[in-house]
Amino acid sequence: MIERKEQELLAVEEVVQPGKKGTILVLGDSGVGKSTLINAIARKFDATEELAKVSLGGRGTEKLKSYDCGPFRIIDSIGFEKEKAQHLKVIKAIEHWGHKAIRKETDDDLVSLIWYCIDATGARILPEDVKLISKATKKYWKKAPVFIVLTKSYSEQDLPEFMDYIDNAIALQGGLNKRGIFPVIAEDFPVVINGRTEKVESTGLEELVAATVRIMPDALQIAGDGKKKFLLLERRALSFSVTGAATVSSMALAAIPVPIADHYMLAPLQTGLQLWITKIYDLKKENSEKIVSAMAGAGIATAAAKTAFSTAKAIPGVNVLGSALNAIVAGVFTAMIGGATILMAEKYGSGEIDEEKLAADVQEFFEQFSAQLLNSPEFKELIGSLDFRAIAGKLMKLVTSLFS
Ligand SMILES: Nc1nc2c(ncn2[C@@H]2O[C@H](COP(=O)(O)OP(=O)(O)OP(=O)(O)O)[C@@H](O)[C@H]2O)c(=O)[nH]1
Ligand SMILES: [Mg+2]
Repeated sequence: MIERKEQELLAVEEVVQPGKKGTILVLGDSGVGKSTLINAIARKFDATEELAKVSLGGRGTEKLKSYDCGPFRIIDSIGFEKEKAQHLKVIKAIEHWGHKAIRKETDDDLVSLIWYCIDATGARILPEDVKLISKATKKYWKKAPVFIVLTKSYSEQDLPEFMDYIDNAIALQGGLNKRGIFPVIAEDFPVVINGRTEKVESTGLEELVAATVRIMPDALQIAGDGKKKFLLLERRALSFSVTGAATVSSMALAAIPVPIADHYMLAPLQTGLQLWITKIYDLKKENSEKIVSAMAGAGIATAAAKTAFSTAKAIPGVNVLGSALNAIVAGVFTAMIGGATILMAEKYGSGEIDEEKLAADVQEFFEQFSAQLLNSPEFKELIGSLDFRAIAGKLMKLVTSLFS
């Protein structure tokens, strides 16, 4: 026993890089023994801090809280009750944790592994139970590995059958990245046998800890990649919507039949759009200035205006005049600038930027955009409609399609 514990701790040392603790989220129905399990693990690693509150028949854990347990941080969660009305509240609390964790500079609260606790004495889970767990985790931790922990597993003879049953139920429901199933007894269990109270000893914690240590490097990688992807998509979505708003506004401005208006008002609007996008991507000031000046300085703006003009004019069978053409050109131009800025901001963000090629990359983006525009029959119809909002919407769809 002692030898085994030493082996495990050795493995723990190898895996844990300083400041890179794995974080485990413990989920499951109310009363299955989540808090009891966390306390047992914490004691195993001689935790000195306050332990999780265990329910004594009444209300159990009422908010999410994390505990330092040796190489891990373990988050105790609120159990799902039988009443459906309470489910949404629990899911919201779990999502709120994810929302904050993903925006934190450090990865301390980022969930890398889920322990889904099921009471082995309950002897059944319903598809709805699995659905609830998928629902609670799909926004932030869809790809996280899941260990099924069968708590209160003191009835050895029923265990293999129950494990098969759980395996099937989870496979049938889908949606969980199940990576193992672990029967445990977190604390010695008193059972009455022939009128005498006997103790079934705590078991299974070592196996759970060892498997957790083994999976943690992969789990941390998945969590880190998930965070990057989530933030990127969120930034991208926000930048698309800012570009959409700027596209509509620029069309309205350019439709004003005063030639000076588009010159004096469009440029600041478009530069503002570029700076806003680079802010969304948290770029350094000098890098955002480089993007703005690369597009303005290298004559790209003029080239883009020409492309936009010829694009709108080259659409066969379309005859648009005067201020409407101005508006459409301004819209095409603004959408292109927004899209190219998003592209550059992402390249700077991932360190893929080659500053020498900055102008050429923008040019290539504009060309792709124009080609898509010319091949889009709906756009031709829309131009005839003069519905600026719909035209801007279509332009944004084109920008988005260049990113997928
Ligand atoms: N003896 C023993 N009792 C256990 C074990 N696991 C859970 N219990 C008991 O089951 C009851 C519920 O345990 P909790 O740990 O509070 O359950 P929970 O899942 O945290 O419940 P909520 O916080 O309400 O979601 C408590 O009375 C525990 O003592 C175990 O392994 N051994
Ligand atoms: Mg609890």
